[in-house]
Amino acid sequence: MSEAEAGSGRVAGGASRPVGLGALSAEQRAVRDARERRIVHLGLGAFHRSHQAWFTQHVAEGSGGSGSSSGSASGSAPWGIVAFTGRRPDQADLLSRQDAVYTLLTRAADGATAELVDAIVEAHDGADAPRWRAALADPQTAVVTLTVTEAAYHRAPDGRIDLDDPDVAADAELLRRGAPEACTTAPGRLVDGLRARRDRGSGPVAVVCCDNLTDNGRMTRDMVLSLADEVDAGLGAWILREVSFVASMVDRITPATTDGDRADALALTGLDDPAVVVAEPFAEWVLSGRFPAGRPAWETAGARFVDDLEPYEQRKLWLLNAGHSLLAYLGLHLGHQTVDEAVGDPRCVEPLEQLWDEAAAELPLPADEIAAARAALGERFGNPRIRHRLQQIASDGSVKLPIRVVDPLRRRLARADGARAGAGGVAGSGIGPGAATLLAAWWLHVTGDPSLVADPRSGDFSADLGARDILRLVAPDLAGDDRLVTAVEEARARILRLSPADPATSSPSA
Ligand code: CS2
Repeated sequence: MSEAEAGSGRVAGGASRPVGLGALSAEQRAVRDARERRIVHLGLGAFHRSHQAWFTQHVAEGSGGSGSSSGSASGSAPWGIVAFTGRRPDQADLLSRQDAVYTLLTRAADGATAELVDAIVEAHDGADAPRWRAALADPQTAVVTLTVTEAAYHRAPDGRIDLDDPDVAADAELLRRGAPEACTTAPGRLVDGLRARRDRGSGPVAVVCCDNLTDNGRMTRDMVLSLADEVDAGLGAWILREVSFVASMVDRITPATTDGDRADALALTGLDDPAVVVAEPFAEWVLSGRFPAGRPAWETAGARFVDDLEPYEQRKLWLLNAGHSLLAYLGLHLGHQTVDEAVGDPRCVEPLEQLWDEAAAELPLPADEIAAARAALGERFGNPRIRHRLQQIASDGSVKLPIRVVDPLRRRLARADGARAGAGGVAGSGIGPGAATLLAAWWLHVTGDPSLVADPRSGDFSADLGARDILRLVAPDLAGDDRLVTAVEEARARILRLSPADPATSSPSA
C-alpha cells in the first residue's frame, strides 16, 4: 500500500490530513471495496493489526482465497476482516472513525517505513452480542482468528475450562439461559457465536488461535468444547463435526505505540493517524490444520502451512518468549526500561545465553537452524528503534512461565533422571542456571512493588512468598523438588548481589 520511507522524500501529501478511506488511492479504494467479509477476528489490538491483518493485506493481488467447503471457488476477491475488540472497546471506536484504515510504522534498526493497512473492513466492540453472533453465523464467514492473550482461555489444571473462575461461571450461566447479553470471556463468546452459526445452519468454519500457547489449536478446542458441554447438550457434537481448530505460531514484535511513533508516522505519510501501530520488520506465521470453508492465500504473503507445528512453536516459545520474560524481570530489577537496553547489559545477556543453551538442548531442530534463530533474536532484541517496554512483557507471568520455561525445564529434568538411571542424557541435576535465573527474577518481580505487577494470580502474591511457593504457582509438579528449590534460591541471591548501578558487577551465574 502507500509506502513512505524515512529520508526518501516520498511523503504522501504535505499538510496533515486524516487517515481513512480518503487517504487511499483510487486503486487502493477499489481493492478495499472488493474485500469480502470472510474473516472474523476476536481481540482487536496492536498485535492483530501488525500481524494477521498485515498478512491478509499482503496476500498477492488476484489470489484472493481458496474456495468454500462446497468446493465452489470464491473468486479472486481479496478477503476482509470484521474485527471485534476483546477488552478495549475504545479501539473499535477509534478505528471506526477512520474507516478502520490505519498506519503500520515498521521500524528497522536503520530507519522506518510507513504503510496504510485496510484489510480490516469493520471494527466493533466484542460486547455487541447481536453483531458478534451475526458475524459468526454469516455463511460467508470462513475463518475466525483469535488474539486474546494467554490468560484469556481460562484453562484449569485438568485441561478443561476453569468453571470456578467467576467470569467463566457467569458466562456459562448466560449461555445456559440463552440470555441476550454478551459473554465477557473469549471461550464464552466463541461458544455463543458458534451456537448462532449452528442455529443458522451456516456450515463449517476454521477457528485459528494466534496466542503464544503450546498446542494452541487443541487447547482452544478443549476450552470451547468443555464450555459447550456445560451449556448446550448437542452443541459439542456439532462443533466437533463442523469446526476445525487450527494451531498457529505467530511472531512479530509489536511494542505499545507512543506519541513519538505517531509523530514519526505523520512525518512519513502526511496523514494524522491516532491509531498507528508499530512493529519490527520481521514477521512469521506458521499454521497447521484444516480450513473447511477456505482461507486467504496467506502463503503468498510469507505464511507457511505445515503438518507438524510443534518444533516451530517450541522454537518461538522457548527462545523468543522465554528470552523476553527473562529480560523483562531481570532487566526491570536492574533498572532497565526496554528490551534493547536490557540486552545491552552483560548481566542480562549471560543468563539469556544460558537459558537459550538449555532450551536449545530440548529443541527437535537442527543445530544450525537453532543457531540462526538465536542470532536473529540477538539482532531483533537489540533493535534500538523498537522501544519495547519490559513492563509490557512482564504482565501475566503466572500464565506465561509454565509455557515458556517450565515445559523445557521439565524435559531437561526428565533427561537428567534418565542419565542417573544410566539411560544417557543431561549430566547433573538437570537444573540449568538460565531457567533458575528466570524463575528467581519472576519471584523478585511478584514479591516487589505490587503497583508494577499485572497478573491474573496477583491475589496469590505477597512479599513473603518463598521459592517453593513460587514453584507451586507455575510448576506445581516440581515444587517438591528440593534441588530446584535450592537452585532458585541461589539464583535469587545472585541477582540480589548485582548492583543496578554497576553493570561491571559479577554476572548472575558467577
Ligand atoms: C512478548 C510477546 O509480551 C510478551 O510476553 O514476549 O508479546 C512477543 O513480543 C511476541 O510473541 C513476539 O512475536
